[in-house]
Amino acid sequence: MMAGAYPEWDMVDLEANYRIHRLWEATDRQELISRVGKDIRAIATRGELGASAELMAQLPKLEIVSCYGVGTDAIDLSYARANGIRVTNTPDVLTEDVADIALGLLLATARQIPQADVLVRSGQWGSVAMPLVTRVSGKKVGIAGMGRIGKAIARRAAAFGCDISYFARHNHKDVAYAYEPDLIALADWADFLIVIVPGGEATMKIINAEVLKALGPNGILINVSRGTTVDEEALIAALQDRTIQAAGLDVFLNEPKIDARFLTLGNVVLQPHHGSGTVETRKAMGQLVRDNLAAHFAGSPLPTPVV
Ligand code: 8YV
Repeated sequence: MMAGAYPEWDMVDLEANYRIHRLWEATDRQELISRVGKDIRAIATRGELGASAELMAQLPKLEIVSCYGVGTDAIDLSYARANGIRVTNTPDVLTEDVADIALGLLLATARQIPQADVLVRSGQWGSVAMPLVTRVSGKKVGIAGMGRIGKAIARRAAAFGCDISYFARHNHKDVAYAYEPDLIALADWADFLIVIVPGGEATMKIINAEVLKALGPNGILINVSRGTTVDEEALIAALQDRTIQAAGLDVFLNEPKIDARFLTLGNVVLQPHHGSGTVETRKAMGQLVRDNLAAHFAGSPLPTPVV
């Protein structure tokens, strides 16, 4: 069973090897689950769609959930663990692209690249002055999350001559950047705060009103993690009253039906959850999903197991 759409190059291979049921296309999802659920042995899902316990409980022969994404926060891992269901994800192959979009969003937001593009296209260049914008190079970058992607973001920020400090559950001895266990202190110190912690209960709304206040009126927030890590009410208020300068966001609550107030704000740059959305990375992610499924059904070790 597939929870969401995959590119054509994956579908060709998947359809050649499996009997596919498309959950996202079903007009009556429950009808499809009731009709075919008893035969389903695998779910191919996507990071943002995951697999709930409620879905898995209706698939008595389910053996594996293969996730097209590194974040498995939307998959009920405890249910999977308790019921002997394997779970795989796609780490590493998307690290560099997500780090690229973090820096891209930072540059776009600080340098107001989308706004400048609109100005040029509207024919107003020469009559309307482009406002002076915020420098990125050499600034203080706070990174919340120092996993694989956090480290790749830090390497890029370092190449821009930025000072780097990070918040994480623990001190990462393998990096030379300063560890700051207090997120508010990090936001207070930073010019730019980039969020790349895993989603889930432990990081729910860690970017709250206090953190945004500490980031301050010149501060910029970049979120390439999950919508759940940010208190969106607090963020929208902070953007409206300029508690912070601006935000660059790739992820939101209720994607793709995001809070409409974001669309009215001139100081946000919005991305449609597309951090890993390059041809190169998506091909590698699809391959890994298929490799995990193939290994599972061949009885071989899974390339990238989570559970
Ligand atoms: C999405 C992601 O999975 O890797 C993750 O955790 O959020 C993304 O790569 C991607 O949009 C495919 O659904």
